[in-house]
Amino acid sequence: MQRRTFFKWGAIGTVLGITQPVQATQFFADDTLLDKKPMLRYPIVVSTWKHGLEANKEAWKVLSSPNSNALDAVEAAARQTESDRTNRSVGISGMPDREGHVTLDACIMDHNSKCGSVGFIEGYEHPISIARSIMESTQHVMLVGEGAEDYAKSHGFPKIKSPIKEVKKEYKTWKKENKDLFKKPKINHENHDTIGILAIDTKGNISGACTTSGWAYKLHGRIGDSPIIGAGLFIDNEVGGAVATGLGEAIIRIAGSHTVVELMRQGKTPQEACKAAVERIIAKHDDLTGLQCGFIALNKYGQYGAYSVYNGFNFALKSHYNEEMVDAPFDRNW
Ligand code: SD4
Repeated sequence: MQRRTFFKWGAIGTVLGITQPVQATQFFADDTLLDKKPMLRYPIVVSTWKHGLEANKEAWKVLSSPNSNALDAVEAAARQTESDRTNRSVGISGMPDREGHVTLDACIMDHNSKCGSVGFIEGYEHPISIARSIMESTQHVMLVGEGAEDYAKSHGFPKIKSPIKEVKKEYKTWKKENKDLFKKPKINHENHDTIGILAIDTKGNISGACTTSGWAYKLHGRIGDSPIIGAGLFIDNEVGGAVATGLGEAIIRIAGSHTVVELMRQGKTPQEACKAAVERIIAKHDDLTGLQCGFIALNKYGQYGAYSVYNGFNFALKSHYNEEMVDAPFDRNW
């Protein structure tokens, strides 16, 4: 999008007040993913995968109030998915590692570039709230493992039994059937579905959150991209934000979400920026077998976009005018 267009919208937004509907076509003409209907630029929330639909509903309870706060919205959304026991890739009902432990990663970042993160934590329902607490109550950004669990316990987060029955049962079967995979666990599009959320509130501030049980059957102790600020999530209130899903190791290698945000800063639309980051991942890997990665991005003005290595990635969108799943464009078919 042209700089000029940003300014034009900014001026109209000021006159109308940001809670008034604005004709979108003139602003979105250069972004193929954007709806041509009149719509509000913000508040808006986008979340990875189908579970994003329910998560967005929670975010919207916060975002639709006149003085909404995007940080509260993304945390509420992440907590919804973390508590959904039918979800097999986020929270304590998520996928276990090779030893049968469900270890969780999460991070959160706000419009002041404050951020908090937790990795390799077990037996806590809401890693995202622990990450927020680390951000707000300590001088640190990231706590992991035993130290993170001690922190959570001492800050009143209740310890819960993990893994749950269903996970234990599934793990037993997996172990029996996949003896050979103990050397090299397989990653594919069925066994990893992180939720990443980006929201802009009524004041025009952006925040993001990301939470996951990570790569299914990973090595015990492995931390993916999801709790790493700049990889799984990055926010810069001057530009926008991005979140990642997919094979964390590949996303970390290019500092994925930070890359997307910096590409938007240089003038790319959210979709162009996601595409360029995906292309960078593709260029850096000789073997793309099973290497699915996807990004969603939201710029400061409420334009969104996404891109993935393989087909099948989608995201949930909610604004005053839309509540829907959007298929991400992709580089290749499975
Ligand atoms: C990880 N990026 O642990 C996460 C997994 C994921 O969709 O996003 N799955 O590597």
